[in-house]
Amino acid sequence: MIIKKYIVDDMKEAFIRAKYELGSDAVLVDQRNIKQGAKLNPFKKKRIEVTFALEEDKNPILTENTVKSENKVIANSKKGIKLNMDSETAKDKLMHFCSLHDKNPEDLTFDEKKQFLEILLKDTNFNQKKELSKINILVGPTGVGKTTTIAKIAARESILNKNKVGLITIDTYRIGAVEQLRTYARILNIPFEVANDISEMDGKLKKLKDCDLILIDTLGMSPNDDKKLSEVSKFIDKCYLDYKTFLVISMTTDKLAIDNILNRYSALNYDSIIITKIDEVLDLSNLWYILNNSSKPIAYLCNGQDVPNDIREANIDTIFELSEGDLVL
Ligand SMILES: Nc1nc2c(ncn2[C@@H]2O[C@H](COP(=O)(O)OP(=O)(O)O)[C@@H](O)[C@H]2O)c(=O)[nH]1
Ligand SMILES: [Mg+2]
Repeated sequence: MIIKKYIVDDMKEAFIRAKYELGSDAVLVDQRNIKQGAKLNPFKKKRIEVTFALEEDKNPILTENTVKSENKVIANSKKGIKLNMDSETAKDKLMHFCSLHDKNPEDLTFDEKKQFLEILLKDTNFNQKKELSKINILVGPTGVGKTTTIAKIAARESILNKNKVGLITIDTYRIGAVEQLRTYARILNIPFEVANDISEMDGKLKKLKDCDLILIDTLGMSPNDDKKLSEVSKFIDKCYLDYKTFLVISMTTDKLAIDNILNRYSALNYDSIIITKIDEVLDLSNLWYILNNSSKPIAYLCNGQDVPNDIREANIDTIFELSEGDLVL
């Protein structure tokens, strides 16, 4: 699937550009208003960010082979990602490790770096078990990548793991949100339901009862919005059977905001964390920060907009893969 974004003045321009570049099969996935440089110039005209998707091969749209082969081509641009350990304990451990190997940190080999990372993460919640449940609910602030990540997980589970996957969205607030997920469901050829309010939730879950896996997309909200937080909580309470809640956090979030998110979303009693937008940062400091400030495991690491390829299970190999082994200590 090709995903392409355009920043335009109006939808007409978006459709013309998408049709020209992607052809008439391109489908609208998402549209949102953005204010570029609004801080510097409050009178600056609002623009729209519009996302189109194009199925590359219609039948089957995504195959096991396309997913596997594309998985090999990863984040070439991520060379030299910095480990960036802010904590003194981590630095002490590094010095100890280096003295055992009689080397400076920059002289450690690929395997030694990996060994050190294993030591560093050994006693953290990073290594806890983190499997999907029958029902999986993604929550988190606006724009962190909840819907995109649901599409990535749905594709992995249905294409690679041959699971019967169903999607539900309760995000009926934002214009285009329902269509965004519906498009992915259509491309993956999996069932999709919209729960407009809490009373519809039971019925929607029953409709998907034969699925091995149900993924639920929720409305994005500010962590300070008590009303929406409690609304999402009521939807979650409607999930019978075994369910898991995943808090999605973008790596681009600053530390103060991460504190607030971890703190406020604890009201939803989330089970695991998904980190997105790793491709947009230069070091892993926010990953350590999240690990050090939350008792929950990290389930997935997402490193780009490409559905379904830019998602990895969170483990040490993934960190090495994302940095192409060129982890700067
Ligand atoms: N660079 C990058 N962009 C991402 C990633 N995940 C999602 N996005 C983009 O972030 C934007 C918001 O994503 P969306 O899934 O709609 O976020 P939601 O509001 O939380 O559902 C879209 O432009 C996505 O393509 C990622 O891992 N890396
Ligand atoms: Mg969304």
